[in-house]
Amino acid sequence: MIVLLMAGCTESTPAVFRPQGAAAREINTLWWILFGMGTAVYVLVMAFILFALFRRRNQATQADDPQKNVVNGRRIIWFGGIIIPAVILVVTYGFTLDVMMDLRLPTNNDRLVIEVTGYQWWWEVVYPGEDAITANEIYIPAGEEVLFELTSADVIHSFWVPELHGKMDLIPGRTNIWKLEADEPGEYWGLCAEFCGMQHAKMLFVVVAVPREEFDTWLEAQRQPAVAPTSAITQAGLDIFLEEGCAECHAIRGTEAAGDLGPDLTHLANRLTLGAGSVTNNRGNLAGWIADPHGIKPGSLMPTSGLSGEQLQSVVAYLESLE
Ligand code: HEC
Ligand SMILES: [Cu+2]
Repeated sequence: MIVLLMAGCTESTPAVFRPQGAAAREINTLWWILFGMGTAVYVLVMAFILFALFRRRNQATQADDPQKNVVNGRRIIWFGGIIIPAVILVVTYGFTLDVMMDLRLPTNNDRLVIEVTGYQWWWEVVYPGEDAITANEIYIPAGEEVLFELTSADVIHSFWVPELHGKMDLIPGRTNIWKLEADEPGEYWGLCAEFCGMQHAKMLFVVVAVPREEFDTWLEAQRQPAVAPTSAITQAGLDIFLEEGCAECHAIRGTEAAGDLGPDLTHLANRLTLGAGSVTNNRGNLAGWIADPHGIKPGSLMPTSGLSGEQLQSVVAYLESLE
């Protein structure tokens, strides 16, 4: 959130009215059609009301022919109350159905599949069969339709990348399929769109669309285990990580750390943010997060660590080396 606020109203703020993918474009167009029709009906009804108000004042004699008034009244009810609304509803239904058909999930399964699991309050991202696991950051090849298998580890969350598509729920014990496609390479912010507890608002993620070749390189790098410590301080950092309980919750592939309650940290140094979009990933924020996650994200399910200043420095040095 803070990252988003800093970004202000620049390109990185997600915007429903700035579609960057086929699905979002369809939804956007449908939205404008419905908005236009709604506005037209509203203006028309208001015009009739005004007309009725003034007519009544000027033409006090119109009750002269009660028979004619009854016929006129019936006609207004038939047209204004039944026929015209029915036509409008059928037309909007037609547009909606058309968009729904276009948004159908593809049936052939030769597409890239990414598993996303919602946690309070972050996203686990797994590339199946690839040993590649990350968090709060989803790389996809630009210009390709990518399928998602969405589920939740705790409560119901909702997966939403406003510039690419509508929302889809993540439900415990169930897998929902979704698709995303980005026209162009870029960063597209996503968020949880279903209230899921205290830090619901700090449950962001970013979809990073890159050209296919770059994506393959990225995936290959993610598949690698963590780099081994190369200096005394990073070695000390790894030892502390394993001894001080961090490894109970976090995995770093290639080390003994294999916890699964928190994000996989194997390639933490490459991530854009910490705490699911709470703060930018840099040295100061990393140290701040480990010393006191609740200072940055109150209620976060990571406990405050009791590391000494020196221990903290080693752990930060080690995690920063995890490219
Ligand atoms: C009880 C489990 C638990 C323990 C113990 C724990 N963490 Fe965490 N950690 C989490 C959870 C859960 C998150 C995700 C918090 C969020 O974003 O809401 C997290 C997030 C993080 C992140 C940010 C990752 C990201 O991509 O946003 C870092 C870095 C981190 N922990 C390091 C550590 C270190 C170092 C220790 C040991 C001093 C530690 N953690 C101990 C559960 C734990
Ligand atoms: Cu959520």
